[in-house]
Amino acid sequence: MPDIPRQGGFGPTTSRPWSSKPYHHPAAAWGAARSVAKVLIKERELIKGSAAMLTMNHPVRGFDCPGCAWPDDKGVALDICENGIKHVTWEMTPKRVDREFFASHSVTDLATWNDHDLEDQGRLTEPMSYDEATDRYVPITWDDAFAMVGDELRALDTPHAAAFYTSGRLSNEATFLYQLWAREFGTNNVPDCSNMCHEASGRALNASIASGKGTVSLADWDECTALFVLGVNAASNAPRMLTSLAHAVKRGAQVVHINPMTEAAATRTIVPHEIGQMATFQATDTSTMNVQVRPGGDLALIRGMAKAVFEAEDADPHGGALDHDFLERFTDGFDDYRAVVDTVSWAELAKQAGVSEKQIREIAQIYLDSPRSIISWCLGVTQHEHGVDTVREFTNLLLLRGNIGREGAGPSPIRGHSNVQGNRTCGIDHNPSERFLAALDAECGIVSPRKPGLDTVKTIQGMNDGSVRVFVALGGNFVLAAPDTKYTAQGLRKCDLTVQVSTKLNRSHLVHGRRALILPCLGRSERDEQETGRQGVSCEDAMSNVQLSVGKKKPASRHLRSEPAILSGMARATLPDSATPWEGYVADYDRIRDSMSRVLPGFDGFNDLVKQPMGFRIPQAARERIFHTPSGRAEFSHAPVPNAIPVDADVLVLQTMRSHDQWNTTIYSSDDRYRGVKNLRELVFMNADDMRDRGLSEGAFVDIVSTSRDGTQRSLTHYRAITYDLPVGAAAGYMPEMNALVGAADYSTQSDQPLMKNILVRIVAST
Ligand SMILES: Nc1nc2c(c(=O)[nH]1)N[C@H]1C(S)=C(S)[C@@H](COP(=O)(O)OP(=O)(O)OC[C@H]3O[C@@H](n4cnc5c(=O)[nH]c(N)nc54)[C@H](O)[C@@H]3O)O[C@H]1N2
Ligand SMILES: Nc1nc2c(c(=O)[nH]1)N[C@H]1C(S)=C(S)[C@@H](COP(=O)(O)OP(=O)(O)OC[C@H]3O[C@@H](n4cnc5c(=O)[nH]c(N)nc54)[C@H](O)[C@@H]3O)O[C@H]1N2
Ligand SMILES: [Mo]
Repeated sequence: MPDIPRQGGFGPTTSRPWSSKPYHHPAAAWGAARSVAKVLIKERELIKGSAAMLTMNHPVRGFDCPGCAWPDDKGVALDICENGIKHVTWEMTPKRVDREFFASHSVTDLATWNDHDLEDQGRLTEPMSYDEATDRYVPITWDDAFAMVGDELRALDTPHAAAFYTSGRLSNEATFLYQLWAREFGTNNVPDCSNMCHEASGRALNASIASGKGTVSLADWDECTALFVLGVNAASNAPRMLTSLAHAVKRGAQVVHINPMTEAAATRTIVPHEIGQMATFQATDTSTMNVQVRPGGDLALIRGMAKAVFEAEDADPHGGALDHDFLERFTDGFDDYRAVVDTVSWAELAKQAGVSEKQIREIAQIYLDSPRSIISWCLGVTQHEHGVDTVREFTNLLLLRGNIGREGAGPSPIRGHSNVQGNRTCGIDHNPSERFLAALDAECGIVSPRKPGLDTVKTIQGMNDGSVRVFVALGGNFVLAAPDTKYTAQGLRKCDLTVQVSTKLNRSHLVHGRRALILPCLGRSERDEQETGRQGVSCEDAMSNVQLSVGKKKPASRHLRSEPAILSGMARATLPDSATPWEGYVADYDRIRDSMSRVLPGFDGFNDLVKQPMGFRIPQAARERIFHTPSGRAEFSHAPVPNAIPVDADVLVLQTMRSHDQWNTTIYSSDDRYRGVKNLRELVFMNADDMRDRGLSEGAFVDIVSTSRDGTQRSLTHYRAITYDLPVGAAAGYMPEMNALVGAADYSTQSDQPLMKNILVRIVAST
C-alpha cells in the first residue's frame, strides 16, 4: 500500500481530504457560475476570456464551442455553458510549453508527472522531435518535420502499415484533407474516437433507416410530447441540453430518464440562460420519471414497451396504438418483429431490464399517450456488447407509432466531440461506402483503396503485431482514451514513427515510437491567416447543422500552423508528385469547400450555405420518410433479448464514465460536483448491499480485478469504495483511469466498440 494514499487519479495531485455526500441542489445553478469564475481567474483570463465567450457560438461572428456537439439555440443570445467555458479557457491559457521547457525535462522525467500537470503547462509552441540520445524533445523546423513524415511513410512496404487517427475536433475542411491524404496514399486506416463512442449508433441507424445520424432537430425537441433519455449524464456532458429538458417539462411534455444512476439532469435545473431564474434561485424540473435500469438492460426495457404497445393494439385495434398507415407504407419486417416480441415473457423482460413489469408498463403508457416521441441516448447505450441491437430496438419502438420523419419525433443520439459527426460526414470512416469513394475519386483524380481499413481496436492490435508501423494522430490522447492502456502503450512504443498534432502536452507525447513528432496547431478560438486572408472552418453538430467557425484570438505562438496547413505539408512530403492542389487548398479554404461540395451529398453550394447566419442543415432522406435501405423501407430488426446478468454471482458490471470536472482525458480537478465527491477520482461507486456483502465500509480501500473474454485478468488496487444509489450488481468509476481494466479482447462483436460500460469485475478489500 502506498504511504500516502493516492486520491487524484489522473487529476491534480491533492493532499486535501476526500469527501462524498449527496448533492441536493439543482443542476447548473450557482455552483456552475462559481466554478466558471474560478477557472477564468485561475487562467488569468477573466477579461479576455469573458470577451471571447461573447463570440462563442455566435451565429455570425463567432467560433464554434470546442466542447460538446449539442446544437446552438437560435433563440438564446448567449448560448454557452459552464463546461464549454472551462473547455475554451483551457485552450486560451496564457501558459506556454516552449523549447526551454523540453530542454529541462527528459521524457522519462515527464512520464512521472500526472496528466493534469502535463496539460496544465499550457499551449505547445513549436514543432518538436524526439531525440533518443538525450531522451528529450528538441526543436525541428516544419519542413524537416514534414520530410520525416514523408520519408517514413514512403519507406513502408504497404500503405496499410500506417494508421491515421482523429479525435472528433477536426474541422470539416481539415477532415476532408486528412482522409484525402490517407486515401491518395493508399489506405482506409482512419480510426477515430467515434469507434469508441457512437459507432454502434451509426451502424444501427444505417441498417434501420439508411442514415447514420439522428433525424431530429432542436425544433423537434421543442415540439415533442414525450422524451426518453437513456444513458447520458447531460448536466455534465451536454449541459446546454438542460435548457431543452427544462422547457419540455414546463410545456407539459413527459421526460423519462433511463439510467442505472439518477444523474443531476434527471432532477431539476436552473436554466443556464435564464438570468431571472439564476437571481431568484428558481429551479425547473427536468424530469417527470426516473427509471434505474440494469446495466445493459435497455433493450429488454424497450422491448417491454413494445410488448405493451402490442397488447394495447390487441385490446383496441382501432385505438391508434399502432400507426397502421405508416407501418404499411414505410416499413419492412413488422410481422417478424411482432413474433420476437410475443415470444419473450414479461418475467424475462423485467428480469433482464432490472425494472418491474409494472414500471415498464407505466413507461409504455407514457409512450402510448404521446402523439410525438423522441428517444435520445449516449454512451450508456453504445458502449455495451448489444449497443447496435439496442439502438435498433429504439428505432423499432419509434416505427410502431410512426415516430420517424415527422415533427417532434425521432431518434436523437447525443454526440460527443464538437465535430465528431462532421468527421464521419466528411470521410473519416474506415469502412467507406462505394458511393463516397467513387465521388472522391472523380473529384480528386485519385484511385482510393477499396479494402476496408482498421478501426481503433484493430489499429492497436496492428501496432502490437508489427503490421502498423506509423501512427499519426490529429488531436486526441490515444494512449489514455483507448482500452487496455498497457497494451496500447506497448503498441505505440513498437511504431517506427508516431506523430501527434496537438494543442497541449499529454500522455500520448510521452508514449511514443522510435521516432516521434509533436506538431502544435492553432486552436478553434484562434485567428487563422493564410495567403488569401482570414480563414474560417466549419463543424457539424449532433443534429446535422453545419456552421462556420472563425477564430478571433491571437495565436498562442507565431510558429503554430493550422490543421489544414499541417496536413497539406505532411501530404506533400508523402506524395511529392501528387496532382492534388495541397498548397492551393491551404491558401484559400473556399477551394477545399468547393471540392467537398462535389463529393458530399447535401453540400451543393457549401461555400454560400455555410456563410449564412446559423449555417445550414444537411438534408436527410430519412427525415422525409425516404429510406435508402435495400428494401426501400425502414427495417425492423429482430434481435433476441440479450442476457445482461453476469453468470457468477460475485461479479459486478463496472461502467467507466466522466466526472463533472473533466473533458475526456483532460481532468480539471478531482471533484465530481453532482455526484457529491471532492478530491477523489480513484474510487468505485457501489450499491450499499454489494458493499455490505463484501464487508466494505464507506471509503474502504478495494482492489478491482477484471476478467477479460480471453481469460486474462487486469487490476487496479487501492481504490476507495463509495456507496451510491446504483442497482445491485452495478458499479461505476472514472475513465480514463479505468481503461487499465478493459481487455484488448473486450469489444462488441456488433460495433467493434470497446466494452467501456460493461467490464466484468470482482471487488475485494485491499490487503
Ligand atoms: N464536460 C464534458 N462534456 C463532454 C465530455 C466530457 O468529457 N466532459 N465528453 C464528450 C464526449 S466525447 C462524449 S461521447 C459525451 C459522453 O457523454 P455521456 O454518455 O454522458 O458520458 P459518460 O460520462 O460516459 O456517462 C455515461 C452515462 O450512461 C449511464 N449508463 C451507463 N451504463 C448504462 C446502461 O447500461 N444503460 C443506461 N441507460 N445508462 C447507462 C451512466 O450512468 C452515465 O450517466 O460527452 C461529451 N461531452
Ligand atoms: N474507459 C473509457 N474510455 C473511453 C470512454 C469511456 O467512456 N470510457 N470514452 C471514449 C470516447 S466517447 C472518446 S470520444 C474518447 C476520447 O478520446 P480522444 O478524443 O482521443 O481524447 P481527448 O481527451 O478528447 O483529447 C484531448 C487532447 O486533444 C488535443 N486537442 C485539443 N484541442 C485540439 C485541437 O483543436 N486540435 C488538435 N489537433 N488537438 C487538440 C489536446 O492535446 C488534448 O490533450 O475516449 C474514449 N475512451
Ligand atoms: Mo466521445
